[in-house]
Amino acid sequence: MKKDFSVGKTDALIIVDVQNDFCHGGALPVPEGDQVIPVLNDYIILFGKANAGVFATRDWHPPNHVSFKTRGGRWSPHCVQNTEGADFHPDLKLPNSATIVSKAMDPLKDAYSGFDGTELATLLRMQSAARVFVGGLATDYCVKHTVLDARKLGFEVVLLSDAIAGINAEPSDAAKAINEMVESGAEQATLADVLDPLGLPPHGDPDAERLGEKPLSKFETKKKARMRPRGPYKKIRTERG
Ligand code: VGL
Ligand code: ZN
Repeated sequence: MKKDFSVGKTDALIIVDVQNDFCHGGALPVPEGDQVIPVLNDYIILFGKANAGVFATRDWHPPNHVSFKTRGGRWSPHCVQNTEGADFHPDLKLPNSATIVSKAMDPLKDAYSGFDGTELATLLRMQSAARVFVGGLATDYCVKHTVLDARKLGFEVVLLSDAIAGINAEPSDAAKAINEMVESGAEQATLADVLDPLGLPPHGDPDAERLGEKPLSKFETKKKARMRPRGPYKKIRTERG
């Protein structure tokens, strides 16, 4: 049986750590990290339409955090509170209604999960969220630990496979992380799976605009396309890609 990934009120979107320091040009760039942004923007629109909650976690370290090389940790200093590197990436279109969850603020404690030392679980329960859709950065660290904690806390989890990217310090780290998340009971879906119940076509064809540029206009576009005489229009469109 096909899984139902249609988004409703008891679902929530968790966007993990889409911050400048994890993107191109940042202090701890995740290879291809920026590529998750336009996809997440589409999920944001879908969740908005469904009146489902949108949460964005951010790595929010004090300058002397234990995970920094300067303190004997493994990472270059990154996502220091109130620096540009800790800002959400400017291309991420977070709605004003999104709930921001800051994490890993204890200087002495390594923390990767969005649930670790935060109110995230409480906030989700207050919104009656039973299922969380998780995407963002990085697959092998904060996404993984957030998903594993969500499962432990009793949430259903949908891992957004097309909206995650890994650090891959070891080449198979992200793949291993995905296996662990699936082992824990997380399901995997892509934008096409989530759009499908709405009758929206998947992206990937040359005519498909991102939802963000023309929010859910596909309904109208489809209708108009049916009414429009076949011929020159069609041709111009197909020649474009
Ligand atoms: C992360 C490494 C260090 C993450 C945070 O967001 O995945 N990775 N701090
Ligand atoms: Zn960190």
